[in-house]
Amino acid sequence: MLVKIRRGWERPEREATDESLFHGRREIVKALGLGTLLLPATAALLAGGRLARAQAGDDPTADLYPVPRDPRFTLDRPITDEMLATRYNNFYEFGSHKEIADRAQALRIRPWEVRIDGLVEKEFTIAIDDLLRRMPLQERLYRHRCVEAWSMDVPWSGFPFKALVDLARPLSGAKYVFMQTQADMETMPGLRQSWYPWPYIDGLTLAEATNDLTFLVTGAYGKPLPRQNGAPLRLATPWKYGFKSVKSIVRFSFTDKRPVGFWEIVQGQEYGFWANVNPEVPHPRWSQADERVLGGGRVPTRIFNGYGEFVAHLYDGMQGEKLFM
Ligand SMILES: Nc1nc2c(c(=O)[nH]1)N[C@H]1C(S)=C(S)[C@@H](COP(=O)(O)O)O[C@H]1N2
Ligand SMILES: [Mo]
Repeated sequence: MLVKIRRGWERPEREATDESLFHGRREIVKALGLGTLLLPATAALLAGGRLARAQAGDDPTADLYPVPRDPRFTLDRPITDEMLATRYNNFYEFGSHKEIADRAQALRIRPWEVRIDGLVEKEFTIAIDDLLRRMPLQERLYRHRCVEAWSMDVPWSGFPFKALVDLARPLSGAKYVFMQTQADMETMPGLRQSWYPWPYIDGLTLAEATNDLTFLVTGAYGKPLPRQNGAPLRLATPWKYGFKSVKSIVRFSFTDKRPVGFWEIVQGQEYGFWANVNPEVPHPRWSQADERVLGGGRVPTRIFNGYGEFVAHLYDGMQGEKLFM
């Protein structure tokens, strides 16, 4: 028997979210700006915010931030309020809903090692602090478009994926790289949902990984990355749906076989390998024509999420592939 499990982000986000909760939060953010009286919920949120900031303060790479902004990557809409981008998350290891930020504080981000293996000159493991201090850190303003049809605009800090590929020295036979998330039973309650194919992985072609736009994120809003956003290292491929951007990465594996991502295993008809944003290709169960910007209104979605000039050429001659789902 096929058991149908309802997952939050199988539904358009306006159905999946408790709108009153969401709008309530927007009111709170506004109230904060105006300095008006605090609701009990606000106090809780603030406590959470303090917690997240305190934890980020513990990060041994905190001295690296803020990093210089790369002016090539800007936005034509406002940066999402930090409170929204860091309190409204998808991180199924901590639960299959958006309110995981507090739980995610359990994630142990040190010691943290990153394994580079597969088709490389020499496999190795590197401590995250050694890696971050070797990489050319910069800030980029990127759009983020979730397949659930919500989006945000975030100042990420990090380094080009290409710099990691140069460090890894893949063999000529390597055609893909996949990334794997930490899987720790003790701190990640979502892992007890044993019907999911943990650990979370997803992959890119090497041509995608070395594209200018492909970014490994180590920070946000001028500080080390909060745990709920995928500390200490997560991917950003802003022309693809958000599920490709693997969080809390412990492994990069180079391979000659196309990797099968976490959501592709769960429901391959709906979440494919390419997952490039396209307003004209609906998800089998909802439209992708527009999106709700966190803290803003609905806006039309753009092909490749507006990044076609950087990435469209990657897909020349690939019309036979399901490039957009
Ligand atoms: N390990 C892991 N990575 C993940 C996810 C996840 O559940 N687990 N969710 C993905 C999805 S669907 C999105 S939209 C983004 C959300 O990132 P954010 O919480 O920083 O907005 O993370 C992606 N990376
Ligand atoms: Mo997503």
